[in-house]
Amino acid sequence: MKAEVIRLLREKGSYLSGQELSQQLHVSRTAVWKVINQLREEGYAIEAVRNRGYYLVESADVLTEAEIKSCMKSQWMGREVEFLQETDSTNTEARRLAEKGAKDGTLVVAEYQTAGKGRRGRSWTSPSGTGIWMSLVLRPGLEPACAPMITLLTGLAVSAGIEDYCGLKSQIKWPNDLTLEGKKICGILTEMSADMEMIRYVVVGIGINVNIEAFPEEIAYKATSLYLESGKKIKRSGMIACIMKRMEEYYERFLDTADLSCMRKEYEDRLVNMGRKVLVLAPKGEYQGVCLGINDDGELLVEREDGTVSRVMSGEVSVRGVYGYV
Ligand code: BTX
Repeated sequence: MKAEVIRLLREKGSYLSGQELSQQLHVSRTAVWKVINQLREEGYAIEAVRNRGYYLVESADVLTEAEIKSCMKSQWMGREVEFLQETDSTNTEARRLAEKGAKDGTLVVAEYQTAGKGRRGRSWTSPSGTGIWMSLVLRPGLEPACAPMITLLTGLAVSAGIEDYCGLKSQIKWPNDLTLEGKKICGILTEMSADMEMIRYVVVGIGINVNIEAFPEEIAYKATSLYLESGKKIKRSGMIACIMKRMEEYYERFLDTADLSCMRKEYEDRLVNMGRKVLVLAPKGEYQGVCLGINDDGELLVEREDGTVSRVMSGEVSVRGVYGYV
């Protein structure tokens, strides 16, 4: 009911009487009043004026299950939400839920991660109250080789969702980062549980530096936040909802063909590596080349100095700019 109260107040945009709220929600006015008080305790500014009702002053960047649900615009992606004030890693929590049978599209969001994970055992800095740290449980019913493509479509969906919400145009650093002005604002970590022939589930973790004001010294040179780049503080719940809407759209398109053919152009439009020199750090040695884009399977196409084109699969390599992070 909390999510509904927030949604109704937000939709009204002015005063909504306790009676109207109680009628629409089929509960008593006392029940409405109790929910309003709970919301105020959680940080919402709700004005109450006699004979007029309640008015929600949109300002605070509150993150709760009800707040996230009240913003959601997608049909099924992110409609089941588990919100935690603190967890080790939302990816680990999502895996625990997936093992217990969580539905396709279940979203885990945490205010703070004590052990945020990056790829290959690296850690992800996840301070409290200023980032979006979330993971989705997906059950695509495809073969395991398709999983890396989910990382790519997620990058595209997150970049588009951020742009929809606040107009900032981030770029994709293949395969799993988003950048603004050459610095990392988002990382994506895809983990999978599969049999030989079929994915059981995929957990796709998304970390976005939203309102972070400063980074630890070790990463300050390559990390930035939406706030640092735009000078504006951003309400995270609305951004999560925009990302889920885009995620649903791109994921459904991907399931239709089981490849990225129908979003390749959009992907390449946002690809920071496009047309640039890249350094491929493969297990068998490193080489340089020029990035030509991706193929339908999401492999990076790199033209080497001898004119041959290598297909780079995510997972086995890192790609850097020749002169730095991008
Ligand atoms: P990655 O291995 O590509 O990047 C990790 C590296 O990025 C770190 O070694 C560090 O140098 C740098 N780094 C760490 N924290 C940040 C940060 N906040 N901003 C920018 N750079 C940073 C990228 O892995 C995948 C990260 C996924 C994070 C999400 S958060 C929600 C979900 N839960 C979880 O545990 N991980 C995912």
